[in-house]
Amino acid sequence: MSKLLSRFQGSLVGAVLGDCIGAVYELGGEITLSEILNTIYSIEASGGTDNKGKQEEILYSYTDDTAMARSVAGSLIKHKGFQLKDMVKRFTSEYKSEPDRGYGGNVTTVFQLLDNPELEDLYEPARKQFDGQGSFGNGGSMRIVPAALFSYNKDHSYVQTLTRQITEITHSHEQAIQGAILQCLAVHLALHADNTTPLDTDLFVDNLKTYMNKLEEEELKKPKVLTPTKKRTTRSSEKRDKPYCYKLDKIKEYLNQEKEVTVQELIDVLGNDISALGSVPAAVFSFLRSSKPMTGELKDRNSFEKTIIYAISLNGDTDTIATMAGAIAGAYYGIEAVPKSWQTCCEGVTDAIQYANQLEEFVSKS
Ligand code: 8NA
Ligand code: MG
Ligand code: MG
Ligand code: MG
Repeated sequence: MSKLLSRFQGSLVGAVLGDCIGAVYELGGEITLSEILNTIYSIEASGGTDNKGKQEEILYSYTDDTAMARSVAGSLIKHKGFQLKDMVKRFTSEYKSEPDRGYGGNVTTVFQLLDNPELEDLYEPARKQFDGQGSFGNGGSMRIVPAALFSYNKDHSYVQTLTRQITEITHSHEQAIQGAILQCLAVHLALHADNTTPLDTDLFVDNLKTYMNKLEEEELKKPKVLTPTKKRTTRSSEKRDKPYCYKLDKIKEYLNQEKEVTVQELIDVLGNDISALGSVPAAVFSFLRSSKPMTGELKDRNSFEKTIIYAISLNGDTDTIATMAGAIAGAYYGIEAVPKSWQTCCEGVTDAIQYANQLEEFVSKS
């Protein structure tokens, strides 16, 4: 297998595993590392096969995160690029055929409005959400990984434009769009980073900050709209002018300080909730922190495994933080780092590998 294919497969499979395993704990209150490890041990003990060596039943199902990422992948592959009508159709058909995949509380209204052949402006339903503010949820970020693979040969401005086009179908709030861009850029950067030497985490954060700084500066220059965009939060880190840049600075600080940052501080500063601003930075941090040695129960795990387990241990929106962290980690470490037993226990892995193969074929030819 080529190195690129391994990283494409790692990224899409990593995303599926983070969603499936993370969904066991989503918004379920406080969970301990030992509890998560018990789930992992049971996955590894089954090895994904029964005692006759036959593949066992899927133990963990994917949720909205993967359901929507599959639509993104399928549409980009089919049309060799972004095709608004087709992507909308895939989102709405997917939702109609399986509405119980755990979608966010309000995005379903968008799907219902989009499912109207008379509708002319397909971005209108998203813009109308929350009295015209748009959703700041992480639903755009959680599904964006195929766009990063598709953009492999392109630069960051292409990544940003494509991400915006895909995200605005459901999420028009600038923080949701910027979160999806941050996630997509992180996967793109991870795919391109040299993985034969230890990851330069400072450089990784600096690169992301360069792009996010430009976005946040541009946003500050825009005239303030009549209905100010508000974000329901008590986190002081999010009341700043450039909250994504602030969080990236904090990520760098946590990675370099001698004392291990506590989960509580991460939740207080980076967040672990269903907003984009309150979850994408946590996913990026989970990947970066797991590239460095750890003590305790995760000490002997590889960095991909650490990323998923660590991301879930932040509590809150566990499936979404783990799917985003898993996508970045898989893009960096490749499919060889992803335990086989984890793959066989989770729904949607075979399809993820197929999408990765098709996307790799596309970028290798273009
Ligand atoms: P969304 O657009 O419905 O946003 C999710 C939620 O965020 C909404 O229901 C609101 O509560 C809140 N919200 C978003 N924007 C605003 C705003 N401008 N003003 C006030 N409140 C706002 O859906 P999404 O696709 O962004 O959601 C993604 C998340 O939902 C993922 O975690 C996914 O796994 C799923 N999920 C959510 C819950 C939950 O309890 N919300 C539970 C399971 C799954
Ligand atoms: Mg979900
Ligand atoms: Mg908006
Ligand atoms: Mg979630």
